[in-house]
Amino acid sequence: MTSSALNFTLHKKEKHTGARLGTVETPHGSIETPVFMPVGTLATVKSVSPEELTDMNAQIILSNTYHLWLRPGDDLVKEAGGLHKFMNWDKPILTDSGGFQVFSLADTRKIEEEGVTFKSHLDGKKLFLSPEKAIQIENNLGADIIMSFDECPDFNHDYDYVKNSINRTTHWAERGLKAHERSNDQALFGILQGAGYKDLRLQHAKDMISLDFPGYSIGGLSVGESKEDMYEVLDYLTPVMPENKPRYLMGVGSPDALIEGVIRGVDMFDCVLPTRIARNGTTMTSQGRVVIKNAQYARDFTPLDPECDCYTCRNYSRAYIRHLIKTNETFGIRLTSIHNLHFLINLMEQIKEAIREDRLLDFRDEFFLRYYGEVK
Ligand code: PRF
Ligand code: ZN
Repeated sequence: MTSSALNFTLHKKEKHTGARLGTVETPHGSIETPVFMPVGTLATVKSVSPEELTDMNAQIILSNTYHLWLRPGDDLVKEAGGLHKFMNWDKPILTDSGGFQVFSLADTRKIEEEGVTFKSHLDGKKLFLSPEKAIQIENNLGADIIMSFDECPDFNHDYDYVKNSINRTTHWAERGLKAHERSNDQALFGILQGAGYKDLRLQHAKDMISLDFPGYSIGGLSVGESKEDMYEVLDYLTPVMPENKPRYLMGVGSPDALIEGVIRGVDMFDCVLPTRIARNGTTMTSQGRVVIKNAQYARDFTPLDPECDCYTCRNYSRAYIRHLIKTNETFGIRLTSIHNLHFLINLMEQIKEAIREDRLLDFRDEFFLRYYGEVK
C-alpha cells in the first residue's frame, strides 16, 4: 500500500440482487464489506470504549471534521499523533468532511462558490469552511478514508437550485483533490448529490466519476424523503457507479435500509441511530424494537434479546437495564449502546452469510417478518 491509500477487492456478486461481498484495505487494516460503521462524532463512540467496539467486531468507525475542528481543534489532534492515537483506536477510521454538519447544525450560513460562511452551533462565532480547509483539517486528523466537501440540498429543493448546487459540489471536489496532501495514506471519496432529480443525480455521478476518486459516497439521502424515494434513487444510481470501487451510503443505518441498501449494491453505511436511541432506552432485538422503560419489563429477568450474545445480553436482564435507564444511571446507556451496535454489526454478518449463499431476498423477508411483523 505504498502508492495508493486504499485497495478494494470485489469477491462476489449475489445471484438475485445487486449485493456484493468485498474487502477494503486501508493503512490500518482491512474491512469486510458490506459494513456498518459506528459513529464517533467527537472521537468517541458515545459511552463505548475501543475495547468494547473491538469485542463486538466493529471494523471501522466514523468521526466528524466539523466537530473536531471546533473542539479540540485539528491541530491538537495532529499534535497528539493523529486521531487513531488520540482516541486509542488503531483500526480504520473515516471522517466526514463537515459539509453536511454545516448544513444541519450551523446557523445563518451563506453558501458561495468559494465556500460556506456560518456561525458555530456552540458559541455563534463566525466561521468559514472551504473545500481546501476541510481537506486540510482531514489531513491533520489523519483518518484512513476522508470525504470531499459537499453541499447537501434538501430532497425537494427546486430544480434550478440543485442544478447549480451539484456543479458547485463538483468544483469543490476538484479543489479538494488538489488540496489533498496525503493521498498516499488517506483515500479521498467523492460525494454524489442531486436531491430527488434523476437527471441531476446521473449527471453528478458522471461528473464525479470522471474525477476518478478511489471510492464514492451517496449523499443527500435519508434527509426526510420517504424510504421508497430513497430506494428509487439507489435503484438508478448504483448501476452507474464503478463496480471496482466502494460505495458508501451516508447517514443510513436502520435495519430495513441496511438490507435494502445492500440489495442495491451499497457496501458501507453509518448512522447515529443505534447509539442515539440507546440513550433513551430504545433497543433493537431479533423480535423487533424493545422500549425498555415500558412497565411490562419491570420484572422481566430474561436478557434483552435471547438470541444475542453481546456483553449486555450475556450478563444483564431487562429488569436491571430498565432500572438503570429509569434512574438515569450512565451504565444503563452503556449497556443499551453496546447491544444496539452489536445488533447492527451482527445483522451485517448475517447479510454477508446470506450473500455468500445467494439467499438475500429470503433473508430479507424472514428478517422483516420477525422485526417489523410484516413482509414489506
Ligand atoms: N453529505 C455529507 N455527509 C453526510 C450526508 C451528505 O449528504 C448525509 C446525508 N444522509 C449524511 N452525512 N458530507
Ligand atoms: Zn445483546
